[in-house]
Amino acid sequence: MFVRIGITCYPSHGGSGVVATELGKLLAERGHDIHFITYDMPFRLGSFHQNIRYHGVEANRYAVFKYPPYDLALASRMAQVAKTYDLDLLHVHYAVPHAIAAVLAKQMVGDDLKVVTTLHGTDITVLGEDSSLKDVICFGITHSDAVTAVSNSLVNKTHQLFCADTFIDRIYNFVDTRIYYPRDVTFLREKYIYPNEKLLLHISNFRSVKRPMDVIETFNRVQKHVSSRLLLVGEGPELPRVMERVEELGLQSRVICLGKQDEVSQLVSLADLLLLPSEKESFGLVALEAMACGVPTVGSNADGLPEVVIHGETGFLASVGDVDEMARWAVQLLKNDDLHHQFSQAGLKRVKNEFCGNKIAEQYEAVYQRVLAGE
Ligand code: GMT
Repeated sequence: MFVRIGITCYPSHGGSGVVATELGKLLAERGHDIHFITYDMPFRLGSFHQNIRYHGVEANRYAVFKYPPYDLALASRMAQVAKTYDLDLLHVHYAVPHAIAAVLAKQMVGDDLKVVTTLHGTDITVLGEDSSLKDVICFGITHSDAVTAVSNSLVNKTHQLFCADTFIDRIYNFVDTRIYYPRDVTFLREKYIYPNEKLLLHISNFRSVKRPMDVIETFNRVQKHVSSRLLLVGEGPELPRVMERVEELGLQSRVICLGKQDEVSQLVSLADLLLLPSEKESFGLVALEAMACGVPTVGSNADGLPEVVIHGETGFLASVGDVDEMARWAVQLLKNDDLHHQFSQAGLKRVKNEFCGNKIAEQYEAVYQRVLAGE
């Protein structure tokens, strides 16, 4: 099967954009024709591939508009690209505004153009609670030809909050094991820690749903029992408060803050443990990336995270906010090399069996085939 696919996502840093871009690259490798339709070049797109094209979207900034009409510009661009390149379908990642724009583009082009919407989490769990968006999100979902969600938890939440009757395929996220694998990064590790120390890692957008303060509170407890340092990667609104707390606790020499990084695969391999204490996490892509590098996660049992990290096998999970429990689990793992090795190996096996790219691409292809057959 060969499909001409328009992909729309948020091209900046963020899990949904990463998944959409990596999927596009993988589908191109599998012979499909891929057209990214976004306001900026997706940051993970990388080098040239003959099956991938990029079409920018520019919102009109005419003075009469208080807000540039980006959603309409996107719909119009989607329709234009679909007509020019005879696209079979638009695969949009994140409901707002992408699903709605795609449905509008379909109305402009005709019913032969299919719309596949992938829900990633905050488009349902956060924006779905906003009364100004709830109905339009529901419209985007119910008017898509197929809807997928990245975990069972997100499928259930979407059914509860929006449309109990809409069929949703659960397709997990995946990781490219050619990029994320256990690397020998001894030379880098020596730059951050002494040989007898352990390294904990947190990567996020430092928004409140990630509970980055819990990262610091957990680490503070851990470092009293295990000689260790904490590496923080990413930027976001909570970061200044987080760094204030680091100072209050006198942990400045133990916490290394790297800010936003484009390429994190090496950094992930550096760590002994990932901390992910999120309040909401429909999947937790970073936990999967860590698992692929042989790094166990200690975090919360929020939403879909227990579908990725198996408690007691590939990591340890506690209730949201229970930093004492998270610290206890972290200390246990960091003090027991055999247990750490066992978790690391179990994680690598799990990645191979459940989250390998080609297996996930096949699941998306099955969805494409179904909608194109009009089922
Ligand atoms: O983690 C974020 O806040 C970013 C957000 C996004 O839309 O980019 O991530 C969501 O999608 C990721 C990819 O599917 C998931 O791994 C994250 O769990 C999900 N975030 C939340 O549910 C909070």
